Amino acid sequence: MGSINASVDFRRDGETAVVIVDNPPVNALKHEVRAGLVEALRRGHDDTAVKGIVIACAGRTFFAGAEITEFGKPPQAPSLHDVIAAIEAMQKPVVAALHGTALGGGFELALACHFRVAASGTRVGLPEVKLGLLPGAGGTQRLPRLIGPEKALKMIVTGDPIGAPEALSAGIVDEITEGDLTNAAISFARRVIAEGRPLTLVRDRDDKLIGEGFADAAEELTRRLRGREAPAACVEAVRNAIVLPFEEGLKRESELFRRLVAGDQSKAQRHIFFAEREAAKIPDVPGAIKPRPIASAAVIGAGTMGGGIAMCFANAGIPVTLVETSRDLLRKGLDRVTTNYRTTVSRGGLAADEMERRVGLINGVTELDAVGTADVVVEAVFEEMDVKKRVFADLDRIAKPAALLATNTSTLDVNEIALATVRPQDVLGTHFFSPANVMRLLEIVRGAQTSLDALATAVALGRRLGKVPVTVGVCYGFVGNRMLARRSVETERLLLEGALPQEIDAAIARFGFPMGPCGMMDLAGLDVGWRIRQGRGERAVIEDALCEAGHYGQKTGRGYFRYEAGSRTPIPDPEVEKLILETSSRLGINRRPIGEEEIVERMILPMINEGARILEEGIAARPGDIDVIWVYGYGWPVWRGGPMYYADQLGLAHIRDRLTYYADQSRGETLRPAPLLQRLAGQGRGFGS
Ligand code: 3H9
Repeated sequence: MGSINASVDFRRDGETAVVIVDNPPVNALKHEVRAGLVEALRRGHDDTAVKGIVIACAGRTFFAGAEITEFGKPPQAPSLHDVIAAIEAMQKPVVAALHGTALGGGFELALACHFRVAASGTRVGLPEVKLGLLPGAGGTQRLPRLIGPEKALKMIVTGDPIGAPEALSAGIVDEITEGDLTNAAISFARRVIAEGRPLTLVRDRDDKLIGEGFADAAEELTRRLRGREAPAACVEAVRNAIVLPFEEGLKRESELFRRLVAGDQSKAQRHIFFAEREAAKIPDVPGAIKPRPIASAAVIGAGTMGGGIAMCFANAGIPVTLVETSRDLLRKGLDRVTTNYRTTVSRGGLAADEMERRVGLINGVTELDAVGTADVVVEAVFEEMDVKKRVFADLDRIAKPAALLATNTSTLDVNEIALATVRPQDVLGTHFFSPANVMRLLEIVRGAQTSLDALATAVALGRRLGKVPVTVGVCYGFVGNRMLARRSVETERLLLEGALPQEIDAAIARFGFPMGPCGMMDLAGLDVGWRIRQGRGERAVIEDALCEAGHYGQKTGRGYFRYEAGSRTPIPDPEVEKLILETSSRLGINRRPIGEEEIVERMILPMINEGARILEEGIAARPGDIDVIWVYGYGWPVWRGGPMYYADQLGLAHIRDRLTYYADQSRGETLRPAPLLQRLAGQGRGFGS
């Protein structure tokens, strides 16, 4: 309990007033915090014995931003702007003491202080764009004045935070301390007072406001972000910092913020923010269940997937044993890992010594017995049931008791694999997405006998690896690929009925996906699905015909599209067009022009329908889990909030009617609205309400 209110404490340390905010878990700037800060600043102002003020936070971080749950509710004074105005009105030095993640409104508050002292591991940033917003508490006006518009624009449009050393060299923080942060900030304030240093506010500086290079930087940063409102607003606001007086720029920033916060895109992105965190909580796993400690890992199989997974462990500082069957395959796998790291280093994404450290954490071996000491073993061998079962039978013998045993699979029955051991309670699936070291989604497949603590361990481990873990049940394709399969079926039908690959992909790209289904298949390799279909006795007429003609996708320079050597740009291919037209004609289908609206509906609505079945079967626990899977694993535009959220915006009754219409056109019974969809639509409800 603080001396001002439950969240804010005010005390004196000699001539310095120390304001400590404690609002766990991340010190969001909720109303009580803002009110307490204004009161603390008033006391600091009125007390003539106070010569300087330090603002610090208790717990794991300095303010991580505005309280997101307050958005969309009636504003409560004092606002964050009021707090900032009170800081800037102080005639005594105000020093922000930063630690943890000083983000969004929290960082903006710090920018209004006269000085900033940071603990060594601090990260600072303006991630508002990731919530479909722009910094709305002066960040777009103060940061360009502090570090120049170009650097500021990069931080604001990407939303990515920077570390304390970079912040120091950019002039964002004035001092980094390894010792006690509050004491360091108090000493800093005393020095400022003793030296009589001038109290220049960031808002009054204009020496860095040079617009040169700004337009190019803006173009470069926003080129791939079409369809999203927030990045464009960020650019506009930072441009205003260059061309408008401070107060006017601030006013425009507030207007833009108000527009975005009330808009559909930010609402969708805030939904994803909370759904992502919710996904880490499994409804029937009590919070009291503690994850098992994980100090070491093993990955079996050094192919593309296994190598990528080993990198995930190394990136998180966890030593990992990587097992292959032969020296030659192991060497190839380790070389691939090193090459991947080198590429990151050459692009400036990783320091060379850090790369060495990470590579040093990966120990390549050819004896399976070496996994015996690992706390978690991830099997990433061929996607074949018999091979996997053999590995698990061996693991049962070798792995230490209570080791987490994970199979990396995208299709296989985890229950069957678990039964190859006498400890099915320790077995679960981890469906990493390719490239495993880059993609954030991790589907954790819960087997019928997976224990609650094994599950809690996998989720905690997933988060430690920097992934977005979502727990799913056992079924063919789990959540993501099962829904994707519906889209693939419709792609094939659209092609047969009259659409061309470039039309389908253009429609889906305009919807907001980074690439369309045909381009995606070309990237993944058409032969992969072809082999799976052959094994399952299934057919996809056009895709099979393409494979038979040697069109495997980018790897052969031809798939649904043509690719010039060394290029990933899809070029419409007249031969493919001919093949499609001939196939339609052979099947007696009268081709017709298909409009963009129909293409989008027939791609998206069947996926939503499958999502409804997945929910009803309990394969996903919540509609938000499905949304998170699609945003993080399949490029669903985050500003549309995921398929189930999007469905609620469209209205389930509308979706039911459109699906019924397409099913009636005899395009397949799988298009009939799922029972859950029917029921909710009938009740006038959505998936999330
Ligand atoms: C802003 O500042 C607007 C201003 O420009 C203008 C204003 C006028 N509010 O992520 P975690 C909750 S916009 C409310 O698991 P971590 C979160 O839901 C804001 N709640 O922890 C979770 O709750 P629960 C700009 C928040 O250690 C719990 O805290 N700032 C907020 O992995 C723990 O979160 C941002 O966008 C919030 N601002 O990561 C930063 N933040 O336990 C958003 C978190 O019930 N936050 N929660 O599930 C983050 O990026 C991460 O939470 C952080 C910690 C890196 C801080």
